[in-house]
Amino acid sequence: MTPTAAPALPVTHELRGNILLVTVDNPPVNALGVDVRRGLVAAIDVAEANPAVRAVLIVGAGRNFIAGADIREFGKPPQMPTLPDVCNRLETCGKPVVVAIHGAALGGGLEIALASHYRIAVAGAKLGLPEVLLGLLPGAGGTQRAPRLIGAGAALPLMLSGKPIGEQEALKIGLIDRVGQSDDVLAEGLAYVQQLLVDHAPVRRTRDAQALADQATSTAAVTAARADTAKKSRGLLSPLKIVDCVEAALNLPFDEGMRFERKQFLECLDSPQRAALVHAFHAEREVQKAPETRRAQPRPIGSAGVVGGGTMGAGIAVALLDAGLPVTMIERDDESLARGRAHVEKVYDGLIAKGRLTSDAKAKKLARFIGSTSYDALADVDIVIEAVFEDMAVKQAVFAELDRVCKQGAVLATNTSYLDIDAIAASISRPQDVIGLHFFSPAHIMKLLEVVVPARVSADVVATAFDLAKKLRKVPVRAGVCDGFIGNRMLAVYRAAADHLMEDGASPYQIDKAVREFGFPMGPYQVIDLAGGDIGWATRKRRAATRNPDARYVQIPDRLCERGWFGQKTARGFYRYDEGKRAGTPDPDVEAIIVTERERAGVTPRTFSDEQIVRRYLAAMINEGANVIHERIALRPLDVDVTLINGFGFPAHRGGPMHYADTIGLPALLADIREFEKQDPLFWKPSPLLVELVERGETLASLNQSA
Ligand code: 3H9
Repeated sequence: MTPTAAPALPVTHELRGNILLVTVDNPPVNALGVDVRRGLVAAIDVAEANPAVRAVLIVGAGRNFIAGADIREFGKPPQMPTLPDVCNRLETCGKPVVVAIHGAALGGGLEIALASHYRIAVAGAKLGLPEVLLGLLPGAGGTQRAPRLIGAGAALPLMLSGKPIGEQEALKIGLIDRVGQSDDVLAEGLAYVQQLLVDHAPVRRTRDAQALADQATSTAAVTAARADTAKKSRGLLSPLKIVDCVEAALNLPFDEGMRFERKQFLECLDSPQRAALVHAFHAEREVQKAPETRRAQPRPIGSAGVVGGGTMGAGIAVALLDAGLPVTMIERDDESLARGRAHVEKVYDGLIAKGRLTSDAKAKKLARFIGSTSYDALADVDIVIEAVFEDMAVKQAVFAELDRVCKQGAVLATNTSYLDIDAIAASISRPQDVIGLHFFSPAHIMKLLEVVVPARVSADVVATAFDLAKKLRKVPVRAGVCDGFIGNRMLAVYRAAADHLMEDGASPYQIDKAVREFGFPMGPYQVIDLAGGDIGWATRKRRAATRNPDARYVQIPDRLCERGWFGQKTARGFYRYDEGKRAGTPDPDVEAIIVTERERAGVTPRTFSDEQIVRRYLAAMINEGANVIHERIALRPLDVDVTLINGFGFPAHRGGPMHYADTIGLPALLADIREFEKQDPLFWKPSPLLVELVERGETLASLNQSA
């Protein structure tokens, strides 16, 4: 028999003098899976049973302390002990329990820390309660212990924003007791415990902490948080429950508060929102692992060029500068270059005005920015991103220049939104270096980056794009070449569905409201008004000649544009905008135009409920998403979900359109589409992928494993 190595224990303990050193070692992030929970309880049992142990020190192996509960266990049958049990066991230990934190102490990881008696962190620590981002609440006593330790006013934002704080901030608000002098977490932790022992520091339980004692202040914090959360939480379940739990901490004895928290936590755990948000979390990590990244090494990127200094080019330049790269911007003349530079500066000046950047930091960033009117300035850069006017001839002229000046091996990227990148690549001598990097406006803010992979590009260029995305802190999604790639191709279809609804009888205001109530931050007509109706108008005019004459075409948006109503920038669009206001009001003139257009098109208006509007809007989105997957433009349904969530405002708590489609059920969805097809067979042609999946009785999720 061949001997097999025993699996490594995720929690080990050893005596260091009179301290029991407990190490959580559960790669990649020390999540609190069942074996870790069991290991922690066993370690405390050992500490209590062994008279040689005077205190316990808990540390994490690798890059983090503990990143939280094991997300993969959610939705599966519970295994004992639960995390609240583990935390209670730590807290009731008769000997001092100390944690030494480095890297992430998130969610259940921070709850372990809160249940321990003393806390030290070293530089670079990230302490937070991000459960809300997964549709949950801190469910291992976090909602009861954090307010008792640091007060409701400090605990609520930590839990409601989900944003982690650093060690200095944590020290300031009393979340930890000490910051280590060095970044050697083990040495710092051991030294701290030794000091505590010398000082005869007693066991100190957070359940007895008194930060909620000032009833008036705590109640005011809860009331304010409830009002704010009700306004902002847009259909999310867990934020208001977090406020309820903190109120319980204020009003109930600890053990009762814990029972209340458990009940709320389990309700969140069972909710479709939690399933959707956890899907979105995993999907965002899966998209990073494109096939090319597994078989090729990225080329090194130490400098970048941007061609074009318009809004997009400047935004891309800012994203590159923020990632620490030197950037060379090319424009056709000095005036355009000055405008490009001004666009870049404007972004930084905006941040300075908001107190988010210092003038000094701006100067440092701009020191890495060079402008030139000569392509020759790009001779040495490792990557060029072209962001000029959307016209094939113009783009090909730019690429001819890049082909002429750029060094061998430079990555040549286009930011086109819909042009054929294969044709751009074919026009130069090095198609293997050409790739699409489709940023979304504003490019320095929007998370999504479509990495558009043309037929002849080499794998290491694709790997380079994914590597660059990581540096830029973007979420890259691999897309194939087609008109609009993943996101804009789908957008064109679901916007058309909205236009059909509008012409058939729904007002743009009702459509926007219904879409917002589903969870999008804005409705489609608000988005058009924000971006400028003239942009879509120009595209429609350009494509008029090639449009299928049999396809339904709603002319209402054109009627508005013909009047110069382009949206916010002209104070009129689908809405009217009072001076200086970004929120519009419905416009009776627009409604009158819609009435006239319905008559012209021979449409007898019908009424639609909000639910009917959302059903059609999403059916159009999902059907086109399925086409995009069927044609391999997107690798899997999850790639579509990540695209729509990160670039198009799809509510993450619905998991993206393809995840959502599974929750409503593909047979019901297909039945809807077939019903709509009776009115407009060209537009509502069911995607072959949906038909296939329904025939096989399968879900879209079943395709997520197969890229
Ligand atoms: C909770 O704690 C509930 C409790 O209050 C109550 C319970 C009763 N579990 O992000 P990365 C995986 S809720 C399992 O690329 P980074 C991740 O999927 C939890 N797996 O690394 C990926 O796997 P793969 C509250 C997890 O260095 C790998 O680790 N905690 C978990 O950029 C690397 O991840 C959170 O919400 C997990 N908890 O960032 C924290 N976390 O290699 C969520 C990560 O197969 N995590 N993985 O693709 C994070 O924010 C980041 O992962 C972290 C590291 C900052 C830790």
